[in-house]
Amino acid sequence: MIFAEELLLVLKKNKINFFAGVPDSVLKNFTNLIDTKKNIKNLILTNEGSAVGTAIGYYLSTNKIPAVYMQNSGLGNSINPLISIAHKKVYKIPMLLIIGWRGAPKLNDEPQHLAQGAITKKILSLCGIKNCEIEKKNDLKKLKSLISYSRNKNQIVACLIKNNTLKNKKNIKSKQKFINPKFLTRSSFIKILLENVNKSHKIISSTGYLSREIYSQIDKLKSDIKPFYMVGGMGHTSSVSLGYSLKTKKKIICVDGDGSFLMHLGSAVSIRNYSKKNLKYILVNNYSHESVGGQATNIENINIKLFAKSLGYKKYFYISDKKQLKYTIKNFLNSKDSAFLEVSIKVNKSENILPRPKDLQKVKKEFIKL
Ligand SMILES: Cc1ncc(C[n+]2csc(CCOP(=O)(O)OP(=O)(O)O)c2C)c(N)n1
Repeated sequence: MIFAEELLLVLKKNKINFFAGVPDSVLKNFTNLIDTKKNIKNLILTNEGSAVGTAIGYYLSTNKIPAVYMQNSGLGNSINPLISIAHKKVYKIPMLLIIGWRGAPKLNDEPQHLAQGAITKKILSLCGIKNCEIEKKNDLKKLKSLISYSRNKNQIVACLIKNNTLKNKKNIKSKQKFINPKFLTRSSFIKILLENVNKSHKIISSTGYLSREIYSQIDKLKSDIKPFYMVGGMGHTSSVSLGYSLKTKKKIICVDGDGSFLMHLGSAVSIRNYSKKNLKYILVNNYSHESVGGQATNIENINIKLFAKSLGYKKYFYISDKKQLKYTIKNFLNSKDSAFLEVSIKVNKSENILPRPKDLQKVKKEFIKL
């Protein structure tokens, strides 16, 4: 165990004051801490590649080492700017990667993290990125020498942190602004949605609490709806929905979170461009990465209605309270045109003890079969 405050102290002593990244539950005690510090810059970005890009730009303007934080599942998103720009054979940009190591060998974890966890260190080695694991206070010395190496040789370095390693000395309150309306919960929306779908619909849902909520309710109801849960591949729910929708007469309902929607926002353009009327898109917006610690997604900077309209959706629907719920869902599902539904939900801690789909082969088989 290490206190996030001790980790931060080492980084500050080594002149690292700039952080950019995508939130992760393993690192939340650290990233929520830096978010409260006035003399530290923390940019919560939409994907890990953009975080590396921003860090490169920061270095070019300041000559200081930036830190990029991410879950190891986001390593793939970051590889392109790491290897094609920052790498020692290209521009030699020094940088520290702080990586939450899900699926680390010998630790119990969800199926979607196991393959990635087993190869994380190998990927770093293949990329020529020197790295260390930090598990206890003493390991911070290794981190210190890695940062010196990064500075002296202009190299990318990384530290890996396993689940449950980082603690806080005192409780940190997330700086999440809670701008979302306080009326509708995720579970009440999902309940009414599930009551209004039938075997002519196919649900594809995103990483985070949405898939877990749908899974939980379907399990309790013993419903014969068999969704495809995107337990990983964050940001690709809409692309999977597009691919599935092209060769079927069924109505595809893509249920996406705001963090997931923003991660590969360009897909929104492709989907509108290539989808037929059978693809219905739902953005369930809680303005946060709720399932990994409640960090802001910054989605309030977009006018979603204008965005959906400008993409070419013929119909935009909005729900933020229980009264309009059934009526709007029915209208949305029955809409003959392309349709975008935005559902504004509140963050609700008490709702969040949710099961996770475990048997993914069964999920796939049942989804395909029906
Ligand atoms: C590529 C990648 N980066 C980061 C993560 C870690 N992660 C899992 S869920 C999640 C938040 C998703 O946010 P949102 O779609 O708004 O859903 P919510 O957490 O609010 O349910 C993050 C960042 C991941 N799984 N994959």
